Parts: sequence; C-alpha cells; structure tokens
Amino acid sequence: MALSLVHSTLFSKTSQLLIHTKIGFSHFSSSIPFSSSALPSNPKTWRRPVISVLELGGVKIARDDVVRDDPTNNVPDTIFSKLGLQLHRRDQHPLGILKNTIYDYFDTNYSNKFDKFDELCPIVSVKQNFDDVLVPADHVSRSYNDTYYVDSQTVLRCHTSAHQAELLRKGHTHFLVTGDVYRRDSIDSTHYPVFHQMEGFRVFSPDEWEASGMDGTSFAAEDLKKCLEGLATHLFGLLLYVDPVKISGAVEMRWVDTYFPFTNPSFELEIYFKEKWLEVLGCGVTEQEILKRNGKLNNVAWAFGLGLERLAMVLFDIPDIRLFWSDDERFTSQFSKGQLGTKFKPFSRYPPCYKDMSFWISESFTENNLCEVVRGIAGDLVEEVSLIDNFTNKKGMTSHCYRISYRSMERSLTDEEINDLQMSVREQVQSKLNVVLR
Ligand code: FA5
Ligand code: MG
Repeated sequence: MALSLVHSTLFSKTSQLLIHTKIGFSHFSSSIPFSSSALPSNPKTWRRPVISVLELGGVKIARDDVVRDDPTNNVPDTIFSKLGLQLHRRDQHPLGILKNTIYDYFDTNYSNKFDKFDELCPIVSVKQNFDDVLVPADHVSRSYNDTYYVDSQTVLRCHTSAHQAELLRKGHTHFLVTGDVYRRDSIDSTHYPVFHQMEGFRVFSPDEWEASGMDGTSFAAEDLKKCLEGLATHLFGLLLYVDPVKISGAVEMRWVDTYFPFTNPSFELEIYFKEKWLEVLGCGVTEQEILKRNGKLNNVAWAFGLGLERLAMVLFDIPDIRLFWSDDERFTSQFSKGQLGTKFKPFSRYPPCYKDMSFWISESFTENNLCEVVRGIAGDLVEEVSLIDNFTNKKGMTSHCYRISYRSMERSLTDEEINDLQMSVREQVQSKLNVVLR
C-alpha cells in the first residue's frame, strides 16, 4: 500500500482469493509471434518492444509460455519485458556495484566460504516459492492479487527465499543468492513490481554454538545481527549501536521485530531515508522444519533477504526506484564499476501532473489490480498512485478517490499525452475492475 510505505511487506497482509486450476509448465515452445489480443491497448504509450524468446539460466523461454490469456496466468507484457535483464549482473549499474561490494564483505570476513548464485531462473514452482519455506496454504502472498502466476503451479519468484531448500538439499551451508523478484504491488518511489533481492544463508553445526554456552537459536540470532551490522558498517562506513539502535553520522538504522513463516525469531532492519523509516531487509533464525526437511537435522541456521534497490537508493542517493531501469545515458554514465556510493546528480526534475479519479468500488476491488492497470497503460510514466479519499455512504457503497501522479524522469510530458493516458486509465479501470466511475 502506498499509504503504509514503511511496513509494506509480503508477509503481513490479510487473506485474499486464490484461483486453482491445473495447467502444466513442463515444456517451452520456440518463438511464437505475438497475438494481437495481448498487445497493449494504447500502442502510442508502448515504448519498448517485447522480445519473443529469452534464455534464463540455460533455459529458453518464449513469451507465450509466460504471458498467456487464460485465468491461471496474470503476467502482463510489462513484466515479461523485464525478465532476463539481470540488472544485478551489470558491474557498472548501481545494483551490480552494490552486489559486488556485499560479495566482497562476505569473501573477506568468511574466507570465501559463501557460495554465490546470481543466475538462478526466476520462474519457479509454487512449491519452491511457498511450500518449501512453510508459507501457509491460505497466506495472502499466495494470492493472484500479490503474486505473478505463470500457471497454477508456477510463479515468478516473489523472493529469493524460493531457492533456500534446493540449495540446502544440494549440500550448501553458506550461500548468497541474488536475483530479480516479482510482486504485484503498489506504486510509489520505493515500490516497483520487479526488484532485486539478495538472500543470505548460514548453517551452524552443534560444536559452533555449544562452545559458547548459548542455545543454538540465541547463538544464531546474535551472529546474524553481528553479520548484518558488520555489513552495514562496510557499506556505510559507520558504526551501528544496538539498544537503542542508532547509527552516528548520516544514516540512522533500527531493528524491528517482525514475523516471517520461515524464521523465528524474525527481524527487519530499517534505515531513516528522506524523512521516513525505510525497510531494507528481513531476516531471522531459520525454522527447524526447513532444516529437517532438507537433511540438516542437528543444525541451526540464519537467513536474510535484503532489497538491493532500497539499499542502493540510500547509498547512491537515488530518489526514485524507476531510475534503476533507465537506459538514459544521463543516468547510466554516472556509475562505474567498484565505485560504491557515488552520489547521483539528478539531471533534471520534470514537473509532475496529478489526475484524480473517484469511483464506487466493488467487493473484488484491490489497489494492486488498480496499479497493474495504470502501469499497463502508463508504464514508468506513473510515479505514484495514492488513495486520497475514502468514504462509505448511507447505502453502504464505498467510494475511493485515487491521485495518479504522472512524471517522466527523462522529459516533459505534454498535456495531450497525459490526458490520453488518463482517458485510457479511466476506461480500463471501469471495464476491468468492475467499479463505477463517479
Ligand atoms: C522477504 O521477501 C523475505 N523473503 C526476506 C527474508 C529472507 C526474511 C530470509 C527472513 C529470512 P519482504 O517481503 O519483507 O521479505 O522483502 C524483503 C525486502 O525486499 C524488503 O525489506 C524491501 O527492502 C524489499 N522490497 C519488498 N517489496 C519491495 C518492492 N515492491 N520494491 C522494492 N523493494 C521491495
Ligand atoms: Mg518486509
């Protein structure tokens, strides 16, 4: 939700509807031409052509395997066009620079003990993404409202935790997994439907904690916080104090207790950025059940999942998450390999244009669906979608007023262009979301 920016998390919302139909995802066809019905309705705003076949982790994937017009699939072309771009593997990109710096920290402090994976395929099974990390069957994150489904048993991973179990089973005990992850989410400067996470995982054997006199869980929790505080110091060059958790200097941080289905205890680390607490990572001590199922019966472990964009925004002073996807040379030329923390100089700030839209909602209305419609029409020209008014009348009808902020990061938008976009948004909101415009 744009309204509760800091605490927006995949694992803390209420339940939503699920669709279950069995359709396999076992074979990939070769290049098939686009079907015209799947093309965006307003070709004028469609700037990037969608390629038809890409290769992910050695597997050839055709567009029509991922974007299909059937009820078990909710992947739009805007999302397909991001698959395979792998921003985290570009050494000159802020995300690649940050990833490499974190890798350096682990290599130096743990004598190269952490195995690194940054090319694992983002198309995973429901089992990998949810079941293997103990996400309950009725958990909101499994809903079509929150996750991109390729078919009923296959999703675009919504977190890098999807790879924990398989790597444990393969015998890895110290690993880092970096990759693009996908979520149907709200629209604002710190949320994007595709972003990048780095997962960290460390398994301990009994001799490691027994010598300390602590129980395994307390030992792992303490080690986890020490590791991440050390990482924060490595990235920000500052000291972190626990209780009260506070960083001296430019960046303030704090630990917050939270809940994840796969860790206990669980924590989040927040950084004070642009006058708000920004959540940058989730972590905790791994549930025993996950270790037990994957051949690590007598061990304890910790895990973390950090949002690379959020950290990079703070480190490089990047004000808007959409910038990471920009091909504009005025953005890309500002960063070089190995240069962490170069401050981004905004090349220009073009004026925003606000359009308000009020409608009577139906029971099935969700903000994520609205954002998907807006994103499908306006792409990265939409900066924020926020609920500015909400009331229920005597007849029990609920009205929402949303403000859509349009702003390009690269040029000034014309009135005509914005009016066209807004007109299409109004049309599609009415026809696709089952609401009544006011
Ligand atoms: C998770 O995804 C857990 N898998 C993290 C984890 C791993 C916990 C291992 C424990 C053990 P969460 O949904 O909070 O948690 O996302 C983790 C981070 O991803 C957030 O802290 C935030 O930095 C980033 N993030 C989440 N949603 C978005 C978004 N829409 N855009 C950009 N970054 C996001
Ligand atoms: Mg979270």
